[in-house]
Amino acid sequence: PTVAQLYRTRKLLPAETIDPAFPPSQHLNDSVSVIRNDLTKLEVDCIVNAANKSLLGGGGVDGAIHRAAGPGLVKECSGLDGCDTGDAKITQAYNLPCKYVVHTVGPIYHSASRQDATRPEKLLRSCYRTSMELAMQHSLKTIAFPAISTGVYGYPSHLAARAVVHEVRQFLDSHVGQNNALQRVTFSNFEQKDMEAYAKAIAKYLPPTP
Ligand code: AR6
Repeated sequence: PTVAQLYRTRKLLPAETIDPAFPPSQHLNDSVSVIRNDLTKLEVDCIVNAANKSLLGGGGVDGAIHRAAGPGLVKECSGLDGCDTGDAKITQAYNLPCKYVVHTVGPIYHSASRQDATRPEKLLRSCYRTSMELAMQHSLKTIAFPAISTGVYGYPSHLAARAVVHEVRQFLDSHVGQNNALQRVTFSNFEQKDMEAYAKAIAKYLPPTP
C-alpha cells in the first residue's frame, strides 16, 4: 500500500504531531510505502542489504538475502574490499527477484550512543542517502529498505524510523521533477515495533494529503 492508502485505513494521529516544516505532499504520498514483508521477495529495482563491513554475509536480513541470492552474491561481494559504516556498494541480484542489491553498513548502537546519539544518527542517515544516490546513479527507479541497524546492531526502532523518514523525505524533496528521480521508496519491515515506529515517523514527516 502507499502511504495514502495506509492512512485511509488508519486513524490519523493528532495534527500537532505533524512537523510544520514538512507539509503534506501527494507526490510524496505516492512515492513512499511501508509494508510488512520479506525483502527477498520484492520485485523492485533494488533491495538494500543491512550488511557488515566485510560484505561477506551474516545473520538477519543479510543472511536471508545471501541465502535467496545464491553463491554468486558472496563471490561478487568478496571482490569489493568491504564497505565502511554509512557507505554503500552495489551488486547484481543473482537468484533474487529484484535487479540489484545495494549493500550498506549501519552503525552499531553502543551504550555510549545513549549519551550522544548524533554520530550513529549521521551514519544511519548516510546509509539511506548513499543507497538512494547509488540507485539513482544506476538509473534505478524503485528501492526497498529493511529497518537497518534495528536488529543485531541495536538501534532503537523509534529513533531509527524518525531519522530515516526525515532523511528520505528531504532526499525525495530535493530531487522532485528530475528525470532520474526515484519513483518509489519502500520500507519493508519485519517486526511490529518497526511498523509502529514508521507509522509515527510518517505522520510527522510525510503526513497524508487531507
Ligand atoms: N526482510 C525484511 N526485514 C528483515 C528480514 C527480511 N527477510 N530479516 C530480518 N529483517 P539485522 P542490523 C529485519 O539484524 O541490525 C547481520 O549479521 C529484522 O527484523 O538483519 O543492521 C549483518 O551481517 C530487523 O528489524 O541488521 C550484520 O553483522 C532488521 O531487518 C548485522 O546483522 C535489521 O536487522 C547488521 O545488523
